[in-house]
Amino acid sequence: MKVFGDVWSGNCYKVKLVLTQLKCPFEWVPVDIMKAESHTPEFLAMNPNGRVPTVRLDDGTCLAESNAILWYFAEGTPLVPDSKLARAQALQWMFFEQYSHEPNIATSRYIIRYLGNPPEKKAALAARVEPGYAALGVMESHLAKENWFAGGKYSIADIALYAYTHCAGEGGFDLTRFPAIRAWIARVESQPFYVPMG
Ligand SMILES: N[C@@H](CCC(=O)N[C@@H](CS)C(=O)NCC(=O)O)C(=O)O
Repeated sequence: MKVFGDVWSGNCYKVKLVLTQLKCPFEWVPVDIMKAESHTPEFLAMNPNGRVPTVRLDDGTCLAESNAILWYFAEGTPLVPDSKLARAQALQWMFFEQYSHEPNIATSRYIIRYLGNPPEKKAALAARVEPGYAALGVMESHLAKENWFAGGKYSIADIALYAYTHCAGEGGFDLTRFPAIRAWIARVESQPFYVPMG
């Protein structure tokens, strides 16, 4: 099974983390998104959306979208909650991650880390500050009451949100004002078979 990804992409890191924690063997195929390697005809045949992560299973079937990939590999393991409600709550947070968190926090990090914070992106970066902090505020409120996002234990909802939260500082977001998030980050990093990004 092959994972096509960029090691500094949080979306790709989610897949590396879940597969490592599930002790599921995989081959990592590096894709340089800055050289448009996810837009070659060969890559587009696997994922017409031209994005990493993309996984090619042993039978040749391809799967894209980081959170769908998390679900595929984790279903039936302790990383997906047991109850119907907790599974839906895991999905609730994973959709939140893709709609309210990643588009602000990950893209700010992309502008700074990948594009080198060019002046023409100043307005785009500024527009992400308020909604990015709002997303962190939503997480902080939840984590002030709960240790984990769904089902009372570590799950793929935590992996999905951890990926771009732990490196939010690279997008210009100050986590010092979010003590519950920082404590949760430490809890995630103490999970068995945790591997860092990179
Ligand atoms: N919703 C997708 C987002 C994937 C995505 O935006 N990937 C970025 C890297 S983090 C990418 O492939 N960018 C290259 C491009 O858009 O050309 C997911 O969760 O997998």
